[in-house]
Amino acid sequence: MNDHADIKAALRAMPIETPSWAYGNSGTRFKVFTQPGVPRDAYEKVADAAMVHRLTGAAPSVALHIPWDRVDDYTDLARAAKDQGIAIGAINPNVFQDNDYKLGSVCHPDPAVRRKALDHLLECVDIMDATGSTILSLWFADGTNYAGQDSIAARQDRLAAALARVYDRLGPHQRMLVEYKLFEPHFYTMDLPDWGTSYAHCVALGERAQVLVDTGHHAPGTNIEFLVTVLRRFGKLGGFHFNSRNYADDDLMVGAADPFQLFRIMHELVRTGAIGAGSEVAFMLDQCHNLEAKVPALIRSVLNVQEATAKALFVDADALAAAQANGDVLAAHAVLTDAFSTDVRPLLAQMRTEIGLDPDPVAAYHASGYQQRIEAERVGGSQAGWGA
Ligand code: LRH
Ligand code: MN
Ligand code: MN
Repeated sequence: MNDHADIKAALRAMPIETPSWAYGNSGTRFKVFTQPGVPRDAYEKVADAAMVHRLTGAAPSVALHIPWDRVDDYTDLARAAKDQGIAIGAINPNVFQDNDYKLGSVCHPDPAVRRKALDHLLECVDIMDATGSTILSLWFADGTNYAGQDSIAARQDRLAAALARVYDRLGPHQRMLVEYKLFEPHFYTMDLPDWGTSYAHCVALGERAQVLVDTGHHAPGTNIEFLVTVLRRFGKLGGFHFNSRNYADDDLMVGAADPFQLFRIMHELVRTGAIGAGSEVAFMLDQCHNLEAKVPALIRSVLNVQEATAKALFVDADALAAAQANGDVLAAHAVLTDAFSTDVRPLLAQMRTEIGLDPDPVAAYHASGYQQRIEAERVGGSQAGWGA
C-alpha cells in the first residue's frame, strides 16, 4: 500500500514561521479585546511560539517586529529561543508608528525623517546579525492621500535610494523581502502598492532582494497563484505572509476564508519546486487573532497550511499533464478538484505520530495545561502593537 512517504517527507521539510505579534493582544481601530495570559514581552512571545512548534513540529522559527519586540540583548533572546527548540526568523522593521512618519518614512519629503527611517532599517540588520536571522521583511506604510500631495516620481527615487543603502548593508547569507500593499494607511497612492512595483525595485537591487507576498494585500479578485508563478519564474518569490481576507487586510487565519485559493497557490508552488527540502521560499504567517485564543489559533493556522500543501502534493501531475496536452479542460480541472477534495487529515495525523507528536495538536494544546499556566503567570499582557 502507498503510504505517501514522499508527501510526508515534503511536509516534514516545510517550516512555517509564526509572527510574534500574533501572540499579543490585537483588535481593530474600534476596540482591542484583551485576553488573559498573553505575553508581556518578546521572551514570552518566543515561549508561545516554541509551544506551537513543540505541538506541530512545523513552526521552528518566530518573526520579530522591532520595536514591538525590543529587548536589551538580542543574542540572549536568540539563545532563549534556541533553548526552547526554535530560532529567530524574519526581522520586521517598524517605520510606521511614530508621529514623524505621518507623511511617510523612507519616502518622506524631509531628509531628516528619511534618515531616521534608514537608521532604523540598518539597526534591524544589526539585530539580524545578533539573532542569526537571514531575512529582513520590509513593509512601508508610505504613500499619499491626495493627488498632488507629493511627487510620485520623487518618492520612488527616495525609496530606491533607501533600499539600496539597506541592501548594501546585508551580509552574504542575508536577504531582504519587499512587501507591497494595495492601500492602507494611504488611500491615493502607496509607494509599494503591488507586486510589479516590488519586483521592479528588487530587480534593480540584486539577487538577494525578493518579493514578499502577503495574501491579504491585493485587490479583490486578484489571481494570487498567477503572480506567485510569475515571480517564481524570475527567481523573485522570496516568501509569504499568509492570512485570510474577505474584504481588505483582514488578517484572519490562513485557510479560513478561501481554502481553495490557498490550495491553488500551493499547487503552483509544488509545480515550481518550492515545496520540500532546499526550498528558498519563506512561509510565514502574518495574522491577528482579535476574538479567538492566540496559541490554538496559530496551531490551527499551521495545520491549515499543511493541509492545503498536502492536497497540492496529491495532485496527479501525469494525469494533469495528459489532460492539458489533450486540451481536455474538464479533465484537467477535475485533477485539481479531486486533489482538493482529498481528506488529508488522516495522513497528517499519521505523519505526526511517526515523529512522536500527538496526531491532534489543537487537542494536545487544550490537554497540556499551558493556557491555564500562562493565564495564572502572566498578568498585564502587552498589545501586539497593531490595531490599537
Ligand atoms: C502590513 C503588514 C506588514 C506589517 C504587519 C504587522 O499590513 O502586513 O507585514 O509588518 O502587517
Ligand atoms: Mn504582512
Ligand atoms: Mn497586512
